[in-house]
Formats: sequence, structure tokens, C-alpha cells
Amino acid sequence: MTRDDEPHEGRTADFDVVVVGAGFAGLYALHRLRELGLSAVAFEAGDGVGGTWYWNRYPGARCDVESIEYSFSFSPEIEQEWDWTDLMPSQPEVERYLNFVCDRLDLRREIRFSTRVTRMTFDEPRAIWSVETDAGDVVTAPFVIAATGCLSAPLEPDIPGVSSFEGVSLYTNRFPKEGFDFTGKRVGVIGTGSSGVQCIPVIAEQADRLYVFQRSAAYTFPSSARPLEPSELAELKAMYPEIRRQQQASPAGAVRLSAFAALFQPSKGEILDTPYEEQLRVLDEHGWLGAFAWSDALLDIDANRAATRLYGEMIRRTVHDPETAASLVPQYPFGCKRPIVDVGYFETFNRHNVTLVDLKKDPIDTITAHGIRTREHDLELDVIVFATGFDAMTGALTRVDIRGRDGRSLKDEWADGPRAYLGLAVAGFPNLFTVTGPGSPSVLTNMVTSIELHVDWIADCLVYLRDHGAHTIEADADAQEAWVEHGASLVEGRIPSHPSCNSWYVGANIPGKTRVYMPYAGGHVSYKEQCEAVAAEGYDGFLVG
Ligand code: NA7
Repeated sequence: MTRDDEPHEGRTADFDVVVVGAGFAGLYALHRLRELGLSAVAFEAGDGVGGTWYWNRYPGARCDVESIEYSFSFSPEIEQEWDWTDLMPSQPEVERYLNFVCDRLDLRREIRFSTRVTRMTFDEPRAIWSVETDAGDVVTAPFVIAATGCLSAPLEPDIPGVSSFEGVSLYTNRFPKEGFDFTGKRVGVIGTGSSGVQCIPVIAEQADRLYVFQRSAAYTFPSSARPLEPSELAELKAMYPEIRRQQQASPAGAVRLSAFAALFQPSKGEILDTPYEEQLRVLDEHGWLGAFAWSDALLDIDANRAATRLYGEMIRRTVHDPETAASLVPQYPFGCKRPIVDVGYFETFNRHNVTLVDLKKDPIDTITAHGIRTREHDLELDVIVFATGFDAMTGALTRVDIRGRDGRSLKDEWADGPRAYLGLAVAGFPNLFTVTGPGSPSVLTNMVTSIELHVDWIADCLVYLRDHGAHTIEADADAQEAWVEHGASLVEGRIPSHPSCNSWYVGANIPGKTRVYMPYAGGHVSYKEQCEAVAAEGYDGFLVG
């Protein structure tokens, strides 16, 4: 099925495949498609490649997976040609790496930059997708690969008065390319997820005054980020085959999780059976991670609370002001949200120019022309940094007007929570593949490992269709329901679905979003086996036409 062929009776198309997005997933998809001799075009909203690593260029942005694993495994040449400088790569380094890969594979000519896909319509009689963009493109292709990312639809904060601020408004999820000098400025940061926690210590060093507006406290751990020694890098490069093998055997798709190493060490026993003095001794020995080094901490809510109390002890030891320290202790269970890695986050609250505003006690009334008014304070600001997160997992897809069979809208289909088979395909939307879509391990794993698995699976599927003279593939509705139920059963009664756990994994950060746990919690290894079995059985659970 090349561009010149007619893959379906009476069907002509501009390309074999349209790829949406040019981050890790889009770039790898373009590469695989070219290898298969398929024609493709990618649309990318940014004016450069990188996706998440293009947009989230706020100060302090850094990956929490080691660079040696947060990288493509498909090319031994690229593995050897690229030199990582840091153990945990910073945003600029990941962006440089993806530009290197893009040029090394000569992918840029297939990407239309600064172009956002707005609408995709499946023409049933011709079995062709028509894809429209905000630049006026209308292109057709039998297949679409949505490489749209899990955290790429910015959440616009619904804070009263947000548009009335006359100072500078900055967003971590689309930070200015030229950077921003906070020197001498009075700054407010709203949000204390990964982005807030990473940028706050850096901004604090520059700003005249910094107010941190916290709605939910964060579980964060000291980062093990450091430069890689050249000899160390050479050693790691020589070990790539073994590292990749281990990654594939790991439920997280990553093994060298140095930041969380203590969490994976043999447990210190059950916290509920351990006297507090002994718990404190473990804390003295293991530091921050010692708080959760207990076998029951992630299984039992009371044990989890006891571990959080221990974590709070570490905060009290670090943060001098007792009231600030108390506000910084999370109120929700550990394991509900992705733990963060930081560089000097809690220490930042000991600086004379930094103030924590605990929104649970003193909520924001409104943003004014000159700053932020809370119930108790009127704070004048020059800059507000919004680190308020994303419409995660589904937002990048539901913000595009996607129409499948009978004009059905994906947004409507997912109004009560996303339903997808293997997180790869949606019933009623033939020939549309969703890379790391809802219902796949995605954000619970090393994203690069999950992306490679999906893109390879899709590429194999396209070959299968070509070899079998088939033109359409679509998730079967019953198989999809069974998969959704299986996914839900994995978290039922567990910490991530506890009522007090308001994470973006369940869409709780978006007012009105149906509460459904969206990623697949079964781990990379089991998930991969299931994907492979589906393919081996002639795409079991799919309708191939
Ligand atoms: P997150 O993790 O969703 O964090 C967003 C933060 O912003 C979080 O603390 C939110 O509080 C807070 N927030 C959101 N809206 C508001 C309003 N209206 N008022 C006050 N505070 C608000 O996004 P990040 O960008 O930090 O990180 C995303 C992921 O990237 C991260 O999980 C890693 O996987 C990498 P909340 O917790 O909802 O109470």
C-alpha cells in the first residue's frame, strides 16, 4: 500500500498515514512508516519537535527517569552516537536529543510545524480519514496515528479574574522559548505538581519575592540528578543491550529508577506493626524514602497514613516554620499521584523571600489587575506562573473534533470516561490508532518504552493489513468493554481509586470530568504480552475488514 496504490476500491488518498504530533511517539511513527514504504505526513502544533519536551521548558524542568533509559532503543547507532550529559536529563537536553534523532533520520521534511489538527472525519464508504488543520490543510489518509501525548492539553485555570491581571502571566506548559528573567520581580506560582515543585526553587533564587499558592501539598523526593562522568557514560553505552532487556522485563519499563530506589528495596516490615521510635530510626537511616519503605504502605490506607505522618516528620525536620511545615504535609494518600523528584524544594521555604499560601486555609478569591486576592490577603505581583497542569490522557484527543462511524464524536463517546481497547483503538473509530491512549500503561511507565511498544504494534498491524488485503481495523465493542472492565478491576479498592485521591489519573483536576482511572495499572510486562497475544491471534478483539 504505497501512496500510488489504491488501497481500497475507489479509494485514493493523499497519504497512507497521517500522524498527529511530533514528540517521541510521532517521530518514531514517522520512522517506522518510512521503513515500511508507507507515505506519511505529521502535523505538529509547535514550531519544533519534542511534544511535551518542546512545550514544558520552564526553569528546572527535568525528567525523573534516567536518560539512558528515557531514550529510543530501536537504533543501536543512535544509542552510541548520542552522548547524554546528565543522569536525569533536563528539558533542554531531551529537546536537543529529539532534534538530533529527527535530523539523523531525516524526518523533518515530513512534518508540518505550527499546525494544529482541528478535525478528523472518517469517510465510511471510502474508508478514509479526512484531517483538517488550523492552517487550512485538508489531507486524506486511510490511517491516522494520534501521537498526541498524555499531558499535552493545557488546563486553563478557572480562577475568577484570571484574564484581568495586568502583569506577566506565564504558563509552565507553554513557557516562553526565550526564557524569563525573574530578577527583582514579585512572583506568584499557582500549583505544586511536578512543574510547580521543579520551578519554585529556581524562581526563588531569582525573584525578589515568591508566593507559592498551594491547593494540594506534594509528595516529593530529593532528585539524584547529577552530571554523568564520561567514563560512566561509556560504561552505560556498552551495557545498552542488557539495559534494554531489563527494561522490557520491568513493570515500569525502566529499571534504573535511582530517585525511587529505596521504595524498591526490601521492605522494613509493616509500619502498623512497628513502634514509632523504630519508624524514626528507619527515617534516620534512609531519609525521605524511608517514610514509605514499608510493605503495607501502598496496600492499606491506615498504613499509608502512618507513612505520611513519617514523611511529615521529614518535612518538619527540614522546614523551619512549623505552620508552613504543617501545610506542606499532603492530606491525600501516597501513591495516589506520581511522586515528584525535586532539587531543594522544601528548603526553599526557609528562604526569607518565599511565602507559602495554603489555599485550603486561605483560598483565592480572585486574580486582580495587580496580583492575587485571597480571603485574607491582597498580594501585589509582577508575574503569575500558572503550573496548573493538563486535561490529561483524553484532552489532546477530545479537543480535536474526531468523527468516526455515523458521524459519532469521540468527545461524546468518552463523556462518561474514555473507553478504548488496549488503549490503542476505539470502537466506532476504524483505522485510528492512539499511541499511549487511555487504557494503556502510558504514564505509569517510562513513556518512551510504552511509545515504542505501541508504535511497533501499530506498524506490525499495518503490515498485517497490507499482507491480508484488508482495509480497515476497528476495536470490537465487546472486547473494548471487557478491556475497560479489566482495567478498572486492577485498581478497585486500591489507593489510586480511594475517594480522597483526587489525581489527574482519574480526571479529578477537571471540573465535571467523569471520575475514571485512565491508565492501565497491570504494568508493562503483562500489558506487552497481552498486546502481542492479540496480534498473534490475528488481531483478536478487532474487526478486520
Ligand atoms: P499537575 O501534577 O496536574 O499539577 C497541577 C497543580 O496545579 C496541582 O498542584 C493542582 O492542585 C494545581 N492547580 C490546578 N488548578 C488549580 C487552581 N485552579 N487553583 C489552585 N491550584 C490549582 O501538573 P504538572 O504540570 O505539575 O505535572 C504534570 C505531570 O507531568 C506530572 O504528574 C508528571 O507525570 C509529569 P490539585 O493537586 O489539583 O489540588
